[in-house]
Amino acid sequence: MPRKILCLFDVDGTLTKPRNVIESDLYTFLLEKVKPHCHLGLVGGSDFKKIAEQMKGEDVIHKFKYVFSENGLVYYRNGKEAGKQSIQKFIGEDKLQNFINYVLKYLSSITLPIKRGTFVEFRNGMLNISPIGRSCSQEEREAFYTYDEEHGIRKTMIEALKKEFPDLDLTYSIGGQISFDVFPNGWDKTYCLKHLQDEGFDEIHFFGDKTDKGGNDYEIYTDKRVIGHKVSGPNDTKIKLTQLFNL
Ligand code: M1P
Repeated sequence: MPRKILCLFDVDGTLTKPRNVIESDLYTFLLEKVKPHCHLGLVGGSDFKKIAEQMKGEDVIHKFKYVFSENGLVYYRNGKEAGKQSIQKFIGEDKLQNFINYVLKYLSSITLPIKRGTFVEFRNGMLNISPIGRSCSQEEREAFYTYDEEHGIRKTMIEALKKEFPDLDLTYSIGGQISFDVFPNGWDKTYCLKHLQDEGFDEIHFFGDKTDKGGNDYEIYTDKRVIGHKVSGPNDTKIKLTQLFNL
C-alpha cells in the first residue's frame, strides 16, 4: 500500500512573497507535479479572504484538500467549510473589549513615521493588530517593516500587552510585516492538526519559513506529529519538494 502523505504549506514567505500572489510557475508545479504524489493543504495565519487573494481566488478550496485559515480556526475540507472557532465566545465580550480598548489607547500614545487605518482587525479566531494600520500601501508596508526591525515597535507593544494582561493566556505571534496576531494559547498553527488526527495520514510534511522560536511556524514545525521543512522562500519550497519526491 502506498503511504498516505499530506504536504501542508504556510502561505506568506513559503508559497508567496509576503502578502503577494503565488507565481504561476509554482502553482502549476504544485498542482501538476506534486499533487499526484500526496494530498495538499495550506495553513496560514491570515483570514480566508487574504489567503484566497494570494492563491488566485476562492477556488483554492477545490485545489487543496485542506485550507486552514487563521491557523485552522476556520477551515475547509474537500471544498467545503468544515469548522470555525470564535475568539469572542472563548474570551467573552467584556475581557475582549478591555483588551481592544488598551490596544487603541497604546497605539494613540506612540508616534510612528506614518499611521494609516484599520489598527485592529477582528477575525473569527484571532485579533490582528497593526501599529501602522492595515490600510497602508505596499510601499508604506515595506517602510514600516524596515522601521520595525530597527525600533522593535511590535515587540515592545507585545511586551506591554503581556504585562497588562497576564491572566488572559494569550499568544502573540509576529507572522508578517506590519502586524501581529493575538489568540488564546494553543490556537497557533498546531491547531489545524486537531482536524487531521483522524484522516489516516502516514506522514504529514509541513513547509514554513518562520520556523525559529517566536515565528508563527515554530510550534507546528517542531511538533512531533509532522515532519518539518524550513524554507527560505517560494523557490526553496520548490527545491525541497523536488528532492522529497524525486521530481
Ligand atoms: O501569514 C502571515 C501573516 O500575514 C499577515 O501579516 P502582515 O499583514 O503583518 O504582513 C497577516 O494576515 C497575519 O495575520 C498573518 O499571520
